[in-house]
Amino acid sequence: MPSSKIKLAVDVATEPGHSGPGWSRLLSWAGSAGALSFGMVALVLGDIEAAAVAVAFLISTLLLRLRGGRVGAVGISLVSLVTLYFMGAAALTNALIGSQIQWVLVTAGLTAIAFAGVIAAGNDLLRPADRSSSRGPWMTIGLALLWLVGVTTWALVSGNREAPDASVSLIAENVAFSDDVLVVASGEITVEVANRDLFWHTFTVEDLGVDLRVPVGAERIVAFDAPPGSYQYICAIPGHPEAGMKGSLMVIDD
Ligand SMILES: [Cu+2]
Repeated sequence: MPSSKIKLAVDVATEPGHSGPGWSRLLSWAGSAGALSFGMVALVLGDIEAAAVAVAFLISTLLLRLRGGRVGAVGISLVSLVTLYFMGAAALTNALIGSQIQWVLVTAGLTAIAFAGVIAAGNDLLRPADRSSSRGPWMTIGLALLWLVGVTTWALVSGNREAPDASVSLIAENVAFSDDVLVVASGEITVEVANRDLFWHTFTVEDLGVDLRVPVGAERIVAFDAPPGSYQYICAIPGHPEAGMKGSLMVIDD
C-alpha cells in the first residue's frame, strides 16, 4: 500500500519528536507547563505577577506556531530566565530555612520547568538541525526532575525549624502588609513576617537599622531593641512603599 508508506514518511519527516521528546517538543511542553502552573498559582494565591507570567508563557507558546517558532522560542527563553532567577533563589532559600513543603515543591517545580524552557529554547534556536536526534531533551528532563527531588529532599531533611514566639506577626500578601499599625512593648522586640506572594518582600525600619528579607512563601523573624517611640516600617523593594507597603511601629513603655 504505497499511500500509507508515503504518509508514514511524511509523518517521520515532519514530526521532530519521533525518536524522543525533541527540543521543539520540550520547548512547547515547557511553555505550556509554565502557563498552566503559573496560572494555577495565580488562581490559588490571587497573585497578579504570577498571572502576568502565565500570560507571557501562554502567548510565547502560541507564537511557537508562527515563523518557524523563533519568536515563541525567544519569548519562552526570556520568561524562563526571569522565572529561573526568582524561583530558583526562592526554592533554595525555602529549602534552607525549612519552609512548609508545599512552598518548596511549588518553587522548585517552577524552577524545573523554567530550566527545561531555557535549555530547550537555547537548543531550538541555536541548533535547529539537531532538533530530533539528540538525547539532550531527555537529559534536560532528567536534570529538572533531579533538581525537584533534590530540593524537596533537602527541605524534608532540614525539617520545619521551631520559630521562637514573636512579639508581633505580619503577613505580606498582594503587595500589602496585613497591618499598618503595630504596637509592641519596648525592649527586645521580635517581628515575624510571612510572605504569601511570589516575589520578595522586606520588613525594613530604617531608623532602627532593621532590614528583614522574606523570600517567596517563607516566614522570617527579626529581633531588635527599640526605645519607646513611633517608627515607620516599609517594604524596601522599589515601588512597594508607594503601593502601600508601609506602616507605623509604636513602641510603648513596658
Ligand atoms: Cu514588598
